[in-house]
Amino acid sequence: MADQSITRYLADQGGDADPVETTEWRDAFQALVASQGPARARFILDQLAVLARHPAVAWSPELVTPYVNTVPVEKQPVFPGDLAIEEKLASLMRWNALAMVVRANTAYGELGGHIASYASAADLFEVGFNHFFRARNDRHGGDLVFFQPHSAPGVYARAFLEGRLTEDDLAHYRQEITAPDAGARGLSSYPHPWLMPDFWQFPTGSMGIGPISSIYHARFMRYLTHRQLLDCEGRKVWGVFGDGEMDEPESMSALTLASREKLDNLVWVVNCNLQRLDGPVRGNGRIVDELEKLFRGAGWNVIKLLWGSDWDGLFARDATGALVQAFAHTVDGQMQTFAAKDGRFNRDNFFGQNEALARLAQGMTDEQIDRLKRGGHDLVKIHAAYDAAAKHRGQPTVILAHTKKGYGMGAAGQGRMTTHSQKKLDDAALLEFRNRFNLPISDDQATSLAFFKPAADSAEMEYLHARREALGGYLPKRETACAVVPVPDAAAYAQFALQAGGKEMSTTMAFVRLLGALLKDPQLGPRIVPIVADEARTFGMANLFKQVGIYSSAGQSYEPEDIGSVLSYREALDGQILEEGISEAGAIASWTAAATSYSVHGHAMLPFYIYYSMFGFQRVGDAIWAAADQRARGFLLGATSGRTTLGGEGLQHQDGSSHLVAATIPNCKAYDPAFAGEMAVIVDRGMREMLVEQRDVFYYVTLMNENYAMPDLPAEAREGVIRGGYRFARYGQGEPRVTLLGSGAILTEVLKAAEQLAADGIASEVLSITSWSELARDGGYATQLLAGTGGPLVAATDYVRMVPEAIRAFVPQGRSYTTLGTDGFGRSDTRAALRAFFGVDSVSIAQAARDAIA
Ligand SMILES: Cc1ncc(C[n+]2csc(CCOP(=O)(O)OP(=O)(O)O)c2C)c(N)n1
Repeated sequence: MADQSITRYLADQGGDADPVETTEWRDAFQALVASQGPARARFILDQLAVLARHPAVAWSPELVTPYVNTVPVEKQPVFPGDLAIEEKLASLMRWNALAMVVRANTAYGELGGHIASYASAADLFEVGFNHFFRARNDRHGGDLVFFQPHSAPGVYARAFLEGRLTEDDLAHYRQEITAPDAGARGLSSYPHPWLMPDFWQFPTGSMGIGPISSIYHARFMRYLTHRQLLDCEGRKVWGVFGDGEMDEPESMSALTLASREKLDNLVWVVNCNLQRLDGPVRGNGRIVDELEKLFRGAGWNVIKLLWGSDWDGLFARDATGALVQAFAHTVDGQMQTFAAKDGRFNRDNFFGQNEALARLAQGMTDEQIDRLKRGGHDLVKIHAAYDAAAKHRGQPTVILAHTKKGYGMGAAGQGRMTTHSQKKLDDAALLEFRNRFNLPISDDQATSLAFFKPAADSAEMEYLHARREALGGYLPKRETACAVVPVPDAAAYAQFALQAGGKEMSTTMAFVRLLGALLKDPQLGPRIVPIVADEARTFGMANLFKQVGIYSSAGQSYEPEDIGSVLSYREALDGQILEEGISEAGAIASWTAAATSYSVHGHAMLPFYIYYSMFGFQRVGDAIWAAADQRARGFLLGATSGRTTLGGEGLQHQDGSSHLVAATIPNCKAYDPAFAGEMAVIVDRGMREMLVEQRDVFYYVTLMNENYAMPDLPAEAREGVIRGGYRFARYGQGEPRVTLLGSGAILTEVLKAAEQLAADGIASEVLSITSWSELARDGGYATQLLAGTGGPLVAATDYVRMVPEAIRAFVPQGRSYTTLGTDGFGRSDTRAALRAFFGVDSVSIAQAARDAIA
């Protein structure tokens, strides 16, 4: 922007009591810039800012800058590619992506899919693919790229040209179930590592999860580097997200973490097409301004990429600052209308607003006005923004890229309110699209939605492959090769739990002790990532602060208050604990980054995230679902679990349902152990499954803070512990007349009930159930276990009755099955009162048994 236009723009910003004086100040400043250069000018401004921030003046800078590109023309690097070829390639990607969606919907109207989002993001992706996104190979660890989910067709379209997907595959977009019958591989709707395990790395289908996940992945790379486990220097995390997606709380919640941690390995590209699904993101305002303020306030480097190269000349000629003023008065709802309308309309309604603007448009035809590009559609401008972002140091960068939703879809879709969901185009629209992007296809090919791939020896294809070769290979690509991490024998670290000998402790205490011991194992120890969300003290883990330290990229620049204590709060650059503060969303994103390190970095890590069980599946269940999709391997520890182990805490804290939700996740194995030995066996098995056998499972283990006597665990019980339950003990004389089942904390009430029944002359057998969900998954074992017992069955848990109900189908014929649970809202009272209230105390269990045999 010319200096003069800035002057005009500022003058327009409100009453000026003494314009002559104002002009003198401005002139002085401009003379300073001209004679001493921008660095000196910035220094002087910093000095003045100190004075201006004095309370008497109380000035603070506007966080919003004019609606123009952040990278000025004169700072733009030379475009290093072949512009014409890259534009051709981008057009081909657009076509194949569009054809894929429309074909699927022509064949099966129900399949869905999106055209307009990728149409807006295609150029943003292409510049990344041609110049920035590095693949992992022997020489480079590779970048991590998070793709906007409903732009998946564009990523498939590129993989098709790259030869990684076939035409048949494209023809089976969103048909992964039926595709194999046709000899093709189906393409999942969105990035799903579970469904396309050698392709997608990061599940982003649920808005907001990609953004927060990308931050924690970037931070985890720093953690790996600082702990000297893996050098991640020089690798970046790129994330392309929607402007509507920025409304998700998850998108925003870790912005300050990213800047506090100085994550200059992180670049977000927010595709500001100004629309979301239903309509404008900020019809009455400007989303770019809002995001600029927000990100700048959060400490990010903000790069606005608003206007394409053909605007450069207009800005240069705009001596009056008319353009900047016009943008300042154009809200997004209006900007969307300009996108939807043709050149004539824009001439009349945008450039027609005043004399100065009209003059700017004078030399242009309507067609030229129509083709004026927004920044996010101009490969040169995009490259300049990415280049500046990639080189920026000390802060994460967000690029706010101005685009048009449905770009190039013409009257059929560009800028239309309904464009997000448009999946069909008539022949005329297809031909218009073909013409718009100069696609080398015939009318017939266009109207029959033929996929197009140039000949292997064409300049485009050679260029495409050469660019990817220069960047290390193709992506997205999910890898799984990683070295086995040896797991020590349980006897080496868990003897205290396996042979507890009746010692009193809680399963939480036992877990923390076990973790402390595992951390000392020379091979496994360094791979462990303990994660807490400000609850380490709650769970008695403060000793680990000193033992392994809390990770801090800044080390510890203060003397902790408790420095003399053995449990002193110790932060360190190579600290091992990730203390995420009060953010379960952050902690689970952190856990996911560690739990997928085996794949993302080829270096297996083993995270243990311990938290209040109520703030897990219920609070961040969707993030856990995404972690499951990302094929996480690690442990989630739901502590203070159940509805009655946590006396006094009441409704919001008492968890009666986490096991219900955990059971719905196919690759999650959920356990509710009662005894330290059971817990140790489960952790041992989980570690072997994940680190040695390298299976894509994660474990959810609930822990209690109730102290009671922990028995020895007989070796022969171990298999049952893993499969979901085993015969624990018989009570009373003679043949058992009733069988009692219990899990977790409530097993202790079951045992007391068995004693009460025995005192009444009723013999019973008690099964310790370690996992209702594993039993339900392996119904055969459940039936076999139950068939070995006699009499009616009575089951009790600290969870809602639906949890033990899971195995009803496997109860042997002719046996009654009564379930007791903690349905309803939690209450604040003592443990004993809570158990009586919910009817899961020993008295209630014994009564249920008597009723069952009556
Ligand atoms: C958590 C969640 N809520 C809702 C959706 C459904 N959805 C998919 S795309 C979309 C609109 C996205 O708008 P924006 O982020 O601006 O991206 P654009 O398509 O405009 O590029 C919505 C609401 C979703 N995928 N995830």
